Amino acid sequence: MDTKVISSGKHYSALPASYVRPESERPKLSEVSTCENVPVIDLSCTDRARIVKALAYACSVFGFFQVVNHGVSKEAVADMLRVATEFFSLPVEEKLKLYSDDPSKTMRLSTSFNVNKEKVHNWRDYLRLHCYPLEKYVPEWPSNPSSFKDVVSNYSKEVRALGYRIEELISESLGLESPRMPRVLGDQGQHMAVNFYPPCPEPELTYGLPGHTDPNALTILLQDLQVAGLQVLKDGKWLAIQPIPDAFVINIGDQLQALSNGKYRSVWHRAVVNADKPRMSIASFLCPSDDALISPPESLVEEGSVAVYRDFTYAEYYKKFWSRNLDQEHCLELFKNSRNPAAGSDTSSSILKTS
Ligand SMILES: O=C(O)CCC(=O)C(=O)O
Repeated sequence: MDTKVISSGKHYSALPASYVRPESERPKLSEVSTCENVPVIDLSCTDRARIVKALAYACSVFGFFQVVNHGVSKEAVADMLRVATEFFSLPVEEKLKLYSDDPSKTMRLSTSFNVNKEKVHNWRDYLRLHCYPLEKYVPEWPSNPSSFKDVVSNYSKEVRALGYRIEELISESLGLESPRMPRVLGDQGQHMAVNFYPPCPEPELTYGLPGHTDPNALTILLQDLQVAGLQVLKDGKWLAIQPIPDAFVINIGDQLQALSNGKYRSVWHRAVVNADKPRMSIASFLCPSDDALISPPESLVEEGSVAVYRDFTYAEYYKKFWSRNLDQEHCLELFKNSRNPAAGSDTSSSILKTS
């Protein structure tokens, strides 16, 4: 890479070689169709049992869904998108003051995914922030644009409340009492990735982010309404998720897959890029506390059997996740309980290489 970030204002007429995927790993964009039946859950519905039923279906069959009437204010969302756009429009020298490729840093501007570990880079820059507790992390956030800290603090609080509410509903959908999931997950951390994908000269040859699952519990994704790019793997096929107004995409993460004993699916997803327009997405991740013990409740483990995954702490899992490349096999595969006869392997990673 000749510059550290790709949002440098430099025009690329061809994709630099370090971003070019081998033929078998390319996105094959012309073969991707739009997902026509994305579950959309209206959280203002007064029939709670109906929401819970819709969630159970969405989490077990899709591993993701969209929520509308979710309680995060339109102003908070609009302000967040505005400061994110302003941040990535800053002069590159200003942005580079925040650059780091050390994944252990709690605030950094970076590029691709894990530049020091990966073989092929991804057409993405991102600002990564820790957002909880706010009083600990806000002081290290960017102060340019000047409204950044206020706007992102407010957005983070509203999104956190939404995430906890969804986790309670997810508990109920698994037949557990509603505080069960948030209680097991402890005092959850909250991280944010503000993703910026500049126009890409050869989008067929690379990714914004290759297929991956999220290592955390729950992801709340704000998609750019103007430019699509999110795709999910469903029944072995990549499907494009069209943004809908005033909605968030919610992804089940690896920890909820483990805690539900594999009943709910941490969905494989990826971001593709396009030649014409920049794209922005803002992912908020709810992460179990480091010492949270990830172990499914007995009621979800078949009598006479053992859990699909062995018990582990989130700290152990997170360390393993960042020690690898993004587009390898599902990290949960490494935590399988060999004594569970149902512990077949996840074949999706082979689809990632060949589809
Ligand atoms: O940009 C997107 O739509 C997906 C972002 C994503 O998957 C991530 O930040 O982990």
